[in-house]
Amino acid sequence: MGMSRVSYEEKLKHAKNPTAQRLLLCMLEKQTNLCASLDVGKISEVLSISEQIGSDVCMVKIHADALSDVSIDALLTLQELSEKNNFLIFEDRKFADIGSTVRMQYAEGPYRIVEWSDITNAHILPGPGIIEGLSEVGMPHHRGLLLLAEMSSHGALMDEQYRKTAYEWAEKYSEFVIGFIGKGRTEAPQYLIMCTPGIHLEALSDGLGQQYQSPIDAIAAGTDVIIVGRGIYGSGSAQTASRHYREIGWDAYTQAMRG
Ligand code: 5BU
Repeated sequence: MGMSRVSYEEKLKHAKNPTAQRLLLCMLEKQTNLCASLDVGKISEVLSISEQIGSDVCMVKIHADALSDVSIDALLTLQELSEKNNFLIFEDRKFADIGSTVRMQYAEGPYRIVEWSDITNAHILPGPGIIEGLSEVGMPHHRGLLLLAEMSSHGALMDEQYRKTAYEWAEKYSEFVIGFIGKGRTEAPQYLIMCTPGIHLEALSDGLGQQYQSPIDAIAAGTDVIIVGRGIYGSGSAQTASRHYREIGWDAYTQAMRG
């Protein structure tokens, strides 16, 4: 509030983490702050939609454990596609265990997330050991982590004190932590990246606790990256919708920088 907004260029200059640098550079080059959340049930669908919308997004977010036909091979194909189309991959894993367990879940298990996902995220509930465990795996691969400061869903337990703790730990571990999942509040460390899910142009909720805000409101409230799922793949044409959200998101950002 009252403080001037930090541009993507400024964030890029201050970013210590290579994935944060790649994301910000990609956003600036492609002029997009749109992340598509492709919760479409099959990795084959994720691949075909990613190909259609690749030029409009800076990031594709998935839940690998919610894709029925998932395989490491297909995830590596998504990685190739992301390199070809210049976007990043975000596995929305929401780690929530002790450091030694998340280290295994991140590196091994059926998904080997660290091998193909540029960005993943974690709850801070278990304490800072979760960040340390993930960073042991992620840092050698030059990956980046987002901390959940807030959730979009109704009744979420993250209060102001919880958010402040997320912000403090992010600064403490800022070699690895690139930013947050939140609603776009501006008291977060200014040089880190704020990503906001629960974005839709028409819907207000989904009947299961999701609470939507418009991309314009989220960006006006300080977010850097808008995350859109059903607003894109639930519409008639993912391509038309992603183009639309991309234009609205980028216009809102340039307007916020002017104002
Ligand atoms: P939607 O279709 O735009 O509602 O999808 C939102 C996506 O973002 C979905 O994958 C959720 O798991 C994810 N999400 C969220 O909606 N809210 C949150 O606070 C977090 C993640 Br963290």
